[in-house]
Amino acid sequence: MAEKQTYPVPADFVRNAHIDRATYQAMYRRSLENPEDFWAEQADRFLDWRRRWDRVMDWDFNEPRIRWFEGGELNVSENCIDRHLTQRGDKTAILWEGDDPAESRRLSYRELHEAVCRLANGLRQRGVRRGDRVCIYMPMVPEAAVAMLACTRIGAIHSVVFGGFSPHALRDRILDADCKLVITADEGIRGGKTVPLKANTDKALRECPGVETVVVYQRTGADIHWENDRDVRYADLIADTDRECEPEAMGAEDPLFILYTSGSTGKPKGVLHTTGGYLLHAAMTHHYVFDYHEDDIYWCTADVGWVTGHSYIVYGPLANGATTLMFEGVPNYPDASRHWQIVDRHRVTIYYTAPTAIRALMRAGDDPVRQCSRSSLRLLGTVGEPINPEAWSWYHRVVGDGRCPVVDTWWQTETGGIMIAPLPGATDLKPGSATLPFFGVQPALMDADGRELEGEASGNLVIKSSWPGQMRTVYGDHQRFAETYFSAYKGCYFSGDGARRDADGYYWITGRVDDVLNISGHRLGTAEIESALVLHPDVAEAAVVGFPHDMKGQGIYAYVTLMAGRETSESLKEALIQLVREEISPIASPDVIQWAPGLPKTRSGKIMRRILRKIAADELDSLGDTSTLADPSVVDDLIENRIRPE
Ligand code: 6R9
Repeated sequence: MAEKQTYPVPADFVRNAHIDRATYQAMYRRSLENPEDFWAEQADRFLDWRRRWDRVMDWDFNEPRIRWFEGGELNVSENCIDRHLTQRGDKTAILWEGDDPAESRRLSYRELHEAVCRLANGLRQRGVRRGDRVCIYMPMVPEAAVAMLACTRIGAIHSVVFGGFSPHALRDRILDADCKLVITADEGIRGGKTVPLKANTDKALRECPGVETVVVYQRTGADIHWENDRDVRYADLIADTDRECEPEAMGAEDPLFILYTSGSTGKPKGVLHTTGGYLLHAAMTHHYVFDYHEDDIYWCTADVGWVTGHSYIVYGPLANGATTLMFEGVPNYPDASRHWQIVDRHRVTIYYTAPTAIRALMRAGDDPVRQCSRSSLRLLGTVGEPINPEAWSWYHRVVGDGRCPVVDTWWQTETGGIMIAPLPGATDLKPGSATLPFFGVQPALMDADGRELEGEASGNLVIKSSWPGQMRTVYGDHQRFAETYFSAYKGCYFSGDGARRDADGYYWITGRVDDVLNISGHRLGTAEIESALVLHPDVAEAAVVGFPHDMKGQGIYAYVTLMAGRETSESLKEALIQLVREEISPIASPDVIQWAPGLPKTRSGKIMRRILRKIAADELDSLGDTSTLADPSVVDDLIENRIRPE
């Protein structure tokens, strides 16, 4: 079985790697035994500080209170740009590849500096001050990274909203963070299709009175609606601004950004990250997990709208003075060879992507891969969802020609950076396992009663002590932060994931144990989708569960109960799908809608999702106990009319 196979660290990789096995073990031990000294050294090594901290760490998961490097001062954009200018001014910071293979751009560190300073000055002119929230709703162009860095330069807190989100989702996020300015583009382009970002913004802003300014980057030159006293062209905003902008000295614990992510209940939460600890974690993990070296060409295929884009397209690589590749398009446009063409064209050495992309590319066969040389590649990575051993092996054997280690990196929006992953010069690999914890990370497995499991075991994955990149709060709702992450297991951070630990101490993440779905690596809450469905006047109730999906990892299965007297129809199904697209995003569209005369509920009225999940997965022999249901007969109807997703 592929799963049983172990891939030792290639000998020639060890020679040049930053960390070998003995060093990993020694550093890991020290990071837990003497965290104050360990983190102080790392903070000195990876970041430039305007003022040294008074205290390395101060945390208590019971309150919860989390602080790192308090009293320290630094500026993120200065760390990501200015300090590289003397040595790397002409080095490419952002290497951009357009959706159209004929389009490409390079921004050197010097050019990035000018772009960021000018925009930062432009934002200041528009009244943005330290602590103000700025929403960034951009396509994958260098200006998206410039916008993030410009915010950090003046101490504004950015909230990047993925360009695939709908106007309603954008509106909710702008309102929740009370953003005063939005940076967007006329349109985005992905896979040859345009995305109407400005039109979406206009719609969202009908209900966002707090937004005073919309900065519009011209990507396609499309004809767009214009509000003279609100909208300003990106090019006009920066036209007369100074090429220098003094960075704000920010406290280590000052907020850096908010990023919304789905949980098991309610609306998406604004995950808040702060300045010093986050940047240190992003920079350090980028250096060690990707074994980053000065001459690497590093490509993370994520979108900046997700945390992976924040930490591993923008902040980690730029803090390390790397060349970070940013790709506007999709893996299969114009054809399934696109990623490998990009690898060859730009001599990419490190390639970091999601299992869903790997599975899609694997389905296209080996030819599109073999058509390209890929000889520059030396390291591969994955993130976002569990990778099945077949996809892992294909990735390793075909994409990496069996030469490149694959780092499977487990982490979350909440963790800020990588938590469990191999260090490629130190860790033998097992396909499907994220392997061992990063420095300072203390994972543990818990049973349902809150007892810690030892040795080989399966349970709920928690982290027992704080790490610098940990989120600090849910924006505007600290109570929710406490309840979501620190109430299930006293004194521990609960990840929401299940995991197994094998005899070698390796972790195998099995997926979410809560009502969070992972659709092609995108996190969605079942509750959000249900709330969208019940907005329809014909819908009385809806229950959404995930089911195993070959390509997407998970698909979305919705059970919908109509109001009395309403008729089911195909057009109603379409209307419901449309509603979800409008409320959230096309990525949240149900794959299956089953009409349910009733939902299986306990006598206290709780929907028994366990049963719905089994029916959706077509696992009827393991339905479990249905005797506690208020009306067991509804299950028979659901089984009889179940839909087998193709
Ligand atoms: C970085 C990111 C977090 C959830 C997480 C887990 C899943 C991420 C994984 C993985 C197995 C991996 N996940 N990486 N599962 N192996 N290497 O994806 O953040 O969007 O917040 O999702 O993704 O379920 O809890 P986010």
